[in-house]
Amino acid sequence: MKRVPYLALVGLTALATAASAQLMGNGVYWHSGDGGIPKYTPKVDGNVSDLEAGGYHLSWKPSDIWAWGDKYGYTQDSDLISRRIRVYAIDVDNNLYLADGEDPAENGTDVDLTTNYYFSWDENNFYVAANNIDNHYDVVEDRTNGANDNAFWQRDTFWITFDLSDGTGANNTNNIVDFRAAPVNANDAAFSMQIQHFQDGTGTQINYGDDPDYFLGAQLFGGPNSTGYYLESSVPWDLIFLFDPDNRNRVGSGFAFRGRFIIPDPDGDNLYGQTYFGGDQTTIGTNNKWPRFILQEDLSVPTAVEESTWGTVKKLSQ
Ligand SMILES: [Ca+2]
Ligand SMILES: [Ca+2]
Ligand SMILES: [Ca+2]
Ligand SMILES: [Ca+2]
Repeated sequence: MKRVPYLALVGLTALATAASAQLMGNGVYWHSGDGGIPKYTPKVDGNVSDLEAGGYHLSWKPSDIWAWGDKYGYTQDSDLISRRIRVYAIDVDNNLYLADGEDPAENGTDVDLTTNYYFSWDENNFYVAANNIDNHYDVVEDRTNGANDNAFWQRDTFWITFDLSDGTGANNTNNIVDFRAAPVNANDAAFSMQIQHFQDGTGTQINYGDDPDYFLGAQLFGGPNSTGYYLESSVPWDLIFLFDPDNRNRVGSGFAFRGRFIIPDPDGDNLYGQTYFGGDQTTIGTNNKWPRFILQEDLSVPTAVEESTWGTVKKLSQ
């Protein structure tokens, strides 16, 4: 990336000195460990403190992208002038959107969106919680032409794409599963949870409120809080493996899968911004390079980025 537009951004958004100091990149510590997800059964009730304490922590924010981009390189020229800014580092992507009514000084900063996700597992479920910093809670889409439960991009959404083949299969068939959750309670809205299974290149998306039984007992609690929003969810492995049942029995300690994340953040407008983790807009379908997660008995020890799988990927791309 050219230095000129970056310096322009500093002037444009008046980044604090503390944030600029992170751009040197030295000693960057990967917050997200080595991909080992601990076996832990939380109480799924909307109080995320148990998963915060007992789960695997995945976190990223715009200042991380600057730091990692400076250290490992940016994958495309950035566009810092348009309302939807673009900054792509190797496996994270920041194109947060400046919405009407949003403070321009906040857009694209850690105040706009800082993600904190927590994962655990047991024999029955994959568990996820979020406690995200966000400057606008978005759960109502554009209804000019009526309600649209499919418009996930117009709401704050957790979106993981599982590759159940651990990077060995295709990116558009039975091993690929999208799971999305909005920061609401499951019964509050049809769009509260969405799942999409792929088969022979075609995805089939189901919204929770259209067919709750399809979700096989999945739970979701969520809403706004003082710093942004939270959610806590259980996702049955039987649901995740619905189109890949022959591999359901692989779930257990040592089971590895790939996962990448898209987090929409429209901030009240109809055009969405988002960040990616595990890919950017040029590599989003490259499932054999998505971050790798491994189910294990205990919580893994956080690992410096250079020693992690993702660190290896970054080195390959330098
Ligand atoms: Ca809980
Ligand atoms: Ca924004
Ligand atoms: Ca935001
Ligand atoms: Ca938002």
